[in-house]
Amino acid sequence: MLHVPIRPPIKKRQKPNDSCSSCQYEVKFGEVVIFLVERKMGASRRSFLTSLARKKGFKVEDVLSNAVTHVVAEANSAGELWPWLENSSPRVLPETEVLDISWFTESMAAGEPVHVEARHRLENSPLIEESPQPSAFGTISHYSCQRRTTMENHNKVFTDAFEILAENYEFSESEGPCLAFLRAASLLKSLPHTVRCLGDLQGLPCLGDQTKAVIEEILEYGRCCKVQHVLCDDRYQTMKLFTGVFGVGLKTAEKWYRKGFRSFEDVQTDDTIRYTKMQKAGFLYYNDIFAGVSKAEANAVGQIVEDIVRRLEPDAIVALTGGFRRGKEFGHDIDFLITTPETGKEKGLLNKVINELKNQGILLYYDIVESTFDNTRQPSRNFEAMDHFEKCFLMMKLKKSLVDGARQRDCVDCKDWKAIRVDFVLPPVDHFAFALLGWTGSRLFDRDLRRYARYERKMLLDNHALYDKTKKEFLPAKTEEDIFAHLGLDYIEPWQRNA
Ligand code: DCT
Ligand code: MG
Repeated sequence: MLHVPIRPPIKKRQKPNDSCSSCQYEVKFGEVVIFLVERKMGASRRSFLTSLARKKGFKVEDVLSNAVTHVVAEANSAGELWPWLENSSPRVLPETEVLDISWFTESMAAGEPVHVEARHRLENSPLIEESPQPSAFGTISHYSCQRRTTMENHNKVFTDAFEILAENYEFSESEGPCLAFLRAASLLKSLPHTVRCLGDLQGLPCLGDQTKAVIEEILEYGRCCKVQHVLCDDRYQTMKLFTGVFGVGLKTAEKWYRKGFRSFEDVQTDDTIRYTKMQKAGFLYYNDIFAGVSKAEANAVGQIVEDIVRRLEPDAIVALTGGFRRGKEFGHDIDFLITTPETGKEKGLLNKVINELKNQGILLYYDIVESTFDNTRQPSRNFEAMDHFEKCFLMMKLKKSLVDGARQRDCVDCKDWKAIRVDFVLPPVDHFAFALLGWTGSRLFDRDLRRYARYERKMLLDNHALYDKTKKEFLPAKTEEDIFAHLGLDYIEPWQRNA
């Protein structure tokens, strides 16, 4: 599992009074730092409002940073603004006011920052605006953790298009639109039948003008021009090719693209390129890894892993997570959680498992990431943060003869084994339920669970723990059901989490 988080750089919190852009004017209200969202407001109006406010002694930042205390938007729906904000600067959100222009106008009229009231806040709007409305499909929540999304997708024609557009935005690091298309895809995946006309979209959350336009075009012409265009785009094709190599993230792919490389051959014939150990393995086993992993292969690997772990630690718990736990037939890797009923006994187990894989001659590549887990730390506010458990990203050899139903003609080449990507994660048992929930995914489901916890329950959830900000305490959980119960959510089975 290798993902490069897509998020713009977060500026460090600045010291009060060192604003670079507003220094021409005297700052009268240093405790209030405003950021005006250009989206929908437009550049010229934003610039006009900025200078108006600065003249009146308000501090207005040109760039969103942790120093900003008041984010002000005009004509933005909360549903559109929040995905963008969450990605722009996730760490500042809980204490940052996200306000409608009305607060700004009233403050300008008063000549000082007016007290923020609930009516000014855009934070509340997703609930008002997107509070479940009746649709042709019933009443559907805008949080995917309140929907049941199985592998049965009745709207593949639309969701495939959305996912290509989202991927293209990801390649250009445009998080807002990327997430908007992923959210729309996720919503359509949860519908019990196919969208047949635009009227079917009425009352559905998570669909904006852009996503609706794509649906309309597909309904009318059976395809979407924008998607065709992306698929033929040189940059998209190259980024897709390069990021498909294990160990090659967005930054490296972009760098190679800018150097003019368009194929693996181009990369490999340039002798100035230095590869990481991971990338070397990525190129070496590219065909096998690119081919992905079938459920039968995941089961065969699961058997090997379980045998090894149990021999080393008879009481150990080995759980298959990731896409296969959600019922996927095919994945890019196999994710396992390993723990022991007694806290502390999991320490050292990973090294022993790795040694055993080596001894059996089936370890092709591995990268152990030591635990940085601190029991006292609050859950992270960052949606994409990697957890702190000890883990290992590896590639192992799977003998084709061990796979049920494998036929020789299915083989990519003539060797009798296939390289398979595997992740091991070793949480202490007290955190197992949180790790299981997080590593089962899907990514969007996890993301919405965390958003739901934060905005609806004032709780912080991550792969380690659940923290209640009101009670100022951690809420323990032995099972995933416990976590859903703490959040006041109906339990969603793993196979219903394919958001
Ligand atoms: N995850 C996590 N923390 C990370 C990375 C991933 O909690 N740093 C979660 C999100 C989903 C889950 O773990 C598994 O991740 P992937 O293997 O990337 O996704 P998948 O759903 O298993 O899909 P794939 O078939 O591509 O492996
Ligand atoms: Mg996986």
